[in-house]
Amino acid sequence: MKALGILGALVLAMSSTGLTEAHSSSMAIRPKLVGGQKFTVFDTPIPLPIDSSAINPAVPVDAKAKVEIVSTAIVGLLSTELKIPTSNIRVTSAYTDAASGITHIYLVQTIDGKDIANSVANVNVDANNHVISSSHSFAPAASLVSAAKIGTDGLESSDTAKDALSLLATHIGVSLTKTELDAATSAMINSVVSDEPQLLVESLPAAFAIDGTAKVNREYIQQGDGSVVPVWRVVVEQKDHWWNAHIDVSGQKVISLSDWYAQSESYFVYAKDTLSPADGSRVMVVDPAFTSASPKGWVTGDSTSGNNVWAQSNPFGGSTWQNNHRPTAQSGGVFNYTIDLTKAPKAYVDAAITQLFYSNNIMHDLSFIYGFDEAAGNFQDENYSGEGVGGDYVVAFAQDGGGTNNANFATPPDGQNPRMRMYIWTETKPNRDGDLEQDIVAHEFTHGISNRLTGGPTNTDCLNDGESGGMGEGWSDAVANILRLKSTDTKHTDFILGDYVYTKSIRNYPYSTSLTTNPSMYSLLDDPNYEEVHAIGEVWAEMLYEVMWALIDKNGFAKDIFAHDLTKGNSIMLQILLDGMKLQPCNPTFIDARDAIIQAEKNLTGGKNKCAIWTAFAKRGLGVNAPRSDGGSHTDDSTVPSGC
Ligand SMILES: *[C@@H]1O[C@H](CO)[C@@H](O)[C@H](O)[C@H]1NC(C)=O
Ligand SMILES: *[C@@H]1O[C@H](CO)[C@@H](O)[C@H](O)[C@H]1NC(C)=O
Ligand SMILES: CC(=O)N[C@H]1CO[C@H](CO)[C@@H](O)[C@@H]1O
Ligand SMILES: [Ca+2]
Ligand SMILES: [Zn+2]
Repeated sequence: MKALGILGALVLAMSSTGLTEAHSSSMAIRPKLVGGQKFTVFDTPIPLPIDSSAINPAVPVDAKAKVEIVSTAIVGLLSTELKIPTSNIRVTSAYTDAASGITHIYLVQTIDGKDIANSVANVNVDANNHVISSSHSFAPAASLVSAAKIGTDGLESSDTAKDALSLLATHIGVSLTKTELDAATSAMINSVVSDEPQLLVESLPAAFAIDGTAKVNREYIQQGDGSVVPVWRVVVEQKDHWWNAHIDVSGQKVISLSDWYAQSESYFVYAKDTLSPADGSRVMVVDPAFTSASPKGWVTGDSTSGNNVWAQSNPFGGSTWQNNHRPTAQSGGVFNYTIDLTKAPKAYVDAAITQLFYSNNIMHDLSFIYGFDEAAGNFQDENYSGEGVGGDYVVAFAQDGGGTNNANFATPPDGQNPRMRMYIWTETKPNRDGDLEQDIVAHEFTHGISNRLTGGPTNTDCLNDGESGGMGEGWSDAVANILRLKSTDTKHTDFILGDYVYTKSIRNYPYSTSLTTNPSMYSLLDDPNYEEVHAIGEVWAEMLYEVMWALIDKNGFAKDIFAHDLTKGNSIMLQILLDGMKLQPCNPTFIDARDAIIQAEKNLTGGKNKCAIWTAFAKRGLGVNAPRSDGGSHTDDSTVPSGC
């Protein structure tokens, strides 16, 4: 039937020597298998050789029985395809996902019933019992035969177990003396995850094991060249670590090491309260992720890629990103790269990518806290709440070669990755990099927020023309303005978007509560020069600037917008902007969007700020009698509701 087995095109090329992949962001190490582990998705799913009628989904056989039948068939297939006895394959877990109907089977290779820790496989089977994808890192059959075998007395040899503990202590830099090891006792216990017995070593010093214990058992591990060696597996918990190590006692080395604790992340960046290089210096921020928004941190692995965003360079302006350049963290998860602003931006591309990664994650977490979460269709690879569609982290291109003096953001529906492109700005010599100016990134990210929230997560065609398209630009400026507020700002402070990269305003006027500095009124939309989205957006953002200051003057200022203190003006502002987007119809007019904001405020505070908001809108001509007029005549009206 199949030229391509269920393992697809995966080759087990075993050519070179035992490489070890060092993960610089932590002390973790793991053998880099030359055969690799490639995930294969089958365009034509492969039917399993089982009697499907026995597990017809229409017949309510118990789900466990189905999983067992399917798992057995998978073990058989793997055995045939890889020429490995079925006795060398163990199913570690298997379940059918209730929503998708897909059965996920996870397996490990074994020798005499003991696991080869890093020789694993997973196979996904659809509801009709067809294999839809699979992957494996199994060792070649010959390696199983040639491996030195663990004797039956292996576990009882607590002396070599103690040697393993000693090797681990040295590796992680913790003192563990021979006297301390001699004082330790050991006892056999049963493992919770397999039938394999374990040795529990007790009375260890607290510096090495926080509860005085380490669990050890015998396993095998596959080395980089595909050969298999017996090891001691050691699990030991410390204050900030929970190590899972595989140690080759005869070879005197730690072969693999992982830490079940989340890694630390640090970034040397213009922090969120620093708008650009013109506004302050870079600082080291440590573990900046907000737990509620990014419970597992920002980084997955050791480069600028994670659950919310993947940031990379893109010198030729292409649209693929997986293999583009991303900086790798230094030891301890530290992203720290030099910037020399007297040089062209490409000289500091790693710092720029790091900054872009940081700023996008800041926008992810901020907008999450204010309700652009998984259910609302935000941008995440994995949606921890189980709501919304995942698989759609932001693909952010730093120093994108596709353009200059601009930036853009494309928002497909929920479940598909948006794209952010940041260009180099050529107004100055040397050129400047938009990645380093937070309001440009915030502006672009907010396009994603407004497009996903207006009209629901699966419709991103609700802000694409007329007034609605212009307001899309306006919200982006407005959120950038909220993010850059400092406690020293007052309603007399004017904001200029893009002042670092462009050295002057990229808009017609600064954002200002002065009608002289910024004369934008609703009626300006009738000006033939105001048909373009950014011009329309500028009028909308100016109205929102008035609303923002009205709310801050009435409610005070939250120094930390991330604290989500909804008694404070700037926090109320951001909240009602996002809530208003959720409320408003597809292709809203200025009037619709204003009304949605007023309804959102009513829902949030019971209408405490109703008059302040109306007064701010009315100041710019969007009073209660302003006509709804998408494309027609926009007459200014300064009326506020009676009672205000
Ligand atoms: C960042 O790296 C530089 C070397 O490139 C080093 O001198 C500096 O101390 C590092 N900064 C921090 C905060 O670790
Ligand atoms: C109303 O406010 C509550 C919390 O105050 C919020 O959960 C809800 O989403 C809001 N509803 C609307 C329609 O804005
Ligand atoms: C990747 C993805 O979409 N993950 C899940 C997000 O949450 C929904 C609801 O539970 C799941 O159906 C998705 O599989
Ligand atoms: Ca999503
Ligand atoms: Zn824009």
